[in-house]
Amino acid sequence: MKLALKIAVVVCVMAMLLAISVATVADPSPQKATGNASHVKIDNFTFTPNELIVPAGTTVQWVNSDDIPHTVVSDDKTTFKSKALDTDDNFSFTFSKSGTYSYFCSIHPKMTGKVSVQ
Ligand SMILES: [Cu+2]
Repeated sequence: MKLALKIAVVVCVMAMLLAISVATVADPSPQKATGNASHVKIDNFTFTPNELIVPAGTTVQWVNSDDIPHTVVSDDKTTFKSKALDTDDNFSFTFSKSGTYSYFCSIHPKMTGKVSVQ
């Protein structure tokens, strides 16, 4: 009887370990799935998402999906500044420090957006 009990305990523990490993495989970390990068789409004179919230260290890439050129320029005009982006051109910047970074399109200054780095 004692041996049977031991076998039952071992089988039970093995089943639990299997269940835990299956759960781990089925639930990958969301951050790994997306990679540490984010995208802002430029279309119809709009930055989308207009406000992006990212962890520090994230590389943000802007892609111009509009059929006219746009730029991506930080409000201080020094933190980041793209050249004129033609259709399908992109610009990337890595935000290493937390803070709120407002930016605009220097060709159409009414186009504005914001990146909040946490
Ligand atoms: Cu523009």
